[in-house]
Amino acid sequence: MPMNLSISSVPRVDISTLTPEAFRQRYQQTWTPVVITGLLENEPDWTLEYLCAKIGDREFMVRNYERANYNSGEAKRSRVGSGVALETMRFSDYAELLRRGEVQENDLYLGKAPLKTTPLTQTSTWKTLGDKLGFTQPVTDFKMYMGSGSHRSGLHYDILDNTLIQLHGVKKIVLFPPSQTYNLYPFPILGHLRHGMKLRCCFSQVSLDHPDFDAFPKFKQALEHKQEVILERGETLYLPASWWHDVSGIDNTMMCSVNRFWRIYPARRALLNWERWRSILGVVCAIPYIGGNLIAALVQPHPQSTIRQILYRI
Ligand SMILES: O=C(O)CCC(=O)C(=O)O
Repeated sequence: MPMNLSISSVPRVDISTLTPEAFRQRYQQTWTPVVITGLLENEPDWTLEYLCAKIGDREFMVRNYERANYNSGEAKRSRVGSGVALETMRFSDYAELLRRGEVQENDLYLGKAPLKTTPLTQTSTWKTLGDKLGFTQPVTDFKMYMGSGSHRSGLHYDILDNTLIQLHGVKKIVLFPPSQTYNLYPFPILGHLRHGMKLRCCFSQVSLDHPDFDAFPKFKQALEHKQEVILERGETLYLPASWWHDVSGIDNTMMCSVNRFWRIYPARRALLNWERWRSILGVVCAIPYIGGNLIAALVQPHPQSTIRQILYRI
């Protein structure tokens, strides 16, 4: 059967044409992704120099995805999400690795870097961002995701509403609606018993670059629902909970964005959402593994770094 590969793109809307009420009705209640422009007019370009001046001396967790793993063409367990090897690094040292090309070479990604106590998100732009869209209940603070454009996040979904804000370079986001969950072959919930939060059931086993249609035949059906967006600097993607997404760059240059998760509105959207429940079940299954690892860490002479890594993955 011929495959329909036409790809729809996510609509764009300028904040000047949108009230919080209109945003709720048109996008939040209907579970529809949208790119919002004009939200960050006064925000400077987050170049490497700008970031070094603001947070050069701060330490963050860096994920090592090991570029060599990419050659296998499979969504390997060892390189899914934050389950990869982690290292704590000063931002200025990470910037140096980026300048030297080592970030690209090894695919070192600065993911989920907390910006709460940094000067980067202390301005009124950031404080009022949620109000402009009618988001009143943040669940997380602003977290930064940056690295080389050759990085790819891996196809996954989150269980809260998300705003992903592009601040330097561009990101390409491939999306699939929640209706496609079982055509995307998520890792099993019970995998959390064995891997804790290192291997999450919200990740797909399919490699978007080299899909194995023999192993994952229903992925062809998912492709009929694929959407794509190139997120430019200053734009914000509203990504409703449970929408599958894969985030990558389009070249080798640096890309940087910030996300924030919000409580799902209205509450019935959260209650009637199977993807959310399967992730929650996954976390419950991970509890014995996490507990065992925490106890093992506490009997080590210097447990702080291991404990920090365990908490980072939760
Ligand atoms: O920007 C990225 O690399 C990943 C962001 C993401 O997956 C998210 O905001 O949910």
